[in-house]
Amino acid sequence: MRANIHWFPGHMAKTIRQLDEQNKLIDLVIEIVDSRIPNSSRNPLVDKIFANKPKLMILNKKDLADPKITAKWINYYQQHGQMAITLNSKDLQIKKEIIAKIYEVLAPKINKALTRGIKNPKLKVLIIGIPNVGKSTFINALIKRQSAKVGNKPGVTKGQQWLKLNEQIDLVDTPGILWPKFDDPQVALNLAFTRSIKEDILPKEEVAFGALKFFYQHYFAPLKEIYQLTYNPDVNLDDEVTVFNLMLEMQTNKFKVKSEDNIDRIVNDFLNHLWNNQLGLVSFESPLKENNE
Ligand SMILES: Nc1nc2c(ncn2[C@@H]2O[C@H](COP(=O)(O)OP(=O)(O)O)[C@@H](O)[C@H]2O)c(=O)[nH]1
Ligand SMILES: [Mg+2]
Repeated sequence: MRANIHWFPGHMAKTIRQLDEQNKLIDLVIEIVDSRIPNSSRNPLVDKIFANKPKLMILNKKDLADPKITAKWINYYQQHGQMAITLNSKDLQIKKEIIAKIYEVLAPKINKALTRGIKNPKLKVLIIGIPNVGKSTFINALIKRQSAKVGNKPGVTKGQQWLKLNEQIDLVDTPGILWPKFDDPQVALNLAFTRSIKEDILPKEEVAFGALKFFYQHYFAPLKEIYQLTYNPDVNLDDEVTVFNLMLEMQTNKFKVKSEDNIDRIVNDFLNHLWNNQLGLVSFESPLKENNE
């Protein structure tokens, strides 16, 4: 995506300072990412700042991702010695599983404390992740009262407080805002596909073109079902005119009105389907290669 995105990290430096301060206080980092784009939805700074801490990865929004690819990701993390689980944070029954996982990851610390005669050491857990991955939803599912504000737009979390998970475990939300990394255009597109970038600053047509190319190659079924496209193995998706014409064809099929050059209507319709998760269970990133399959 051409980088005309201007919600850029003025206060990133401040966030890094705040995270550095947290580092002294915490025992465990829970990093939440979007199951559909586990790499694009993280900031590599997390590993740098918390290199010395145990970490639990949560692949959230598993209910929206392609289960086959999610399984590959879990396998990938296992092979790299990283504890990782998949989750739907909207499921209110996750508390038991998460507490068990926290004890599992922190077993070495708990045992060490025991040898020193400390029975139930306090465990401080930092929840971290870029905007919109579901941090507040996750925390709300764990802590009964509606403590963390949930938004369907990026960047809702403000302020900070420790929350009691049980007598032993305290949680805290990311201080500041941890922006994703936009340098790679594919990362920016992936964030746009999953609605992790504010809508009003997106080049919509570009995002729709990118999504159409991706679906054509990886998930053709919804294009056939919703827009009556016919698969052509010889199509050249690197040619902008071809993609534009596919858009026009989708528009004609869906709305039964022919237009020579205006594709606004289909761009909006297609993006709405994408953002409302009406194109099926989709993963935009696979573990084996850097970008998409
Ligand atoms: N389908 C689905 N949606 C989720 C899940 N977790 C969070 N969401 C939605 O994602 C959006 C952002 O969530 P929020 O908790 O505000 O993210 P935060 O910015 O990281 O705190 C909201 O619309 C949530 O309802 C999940 O596991 N599955
Ligand atoms: Mg939040």
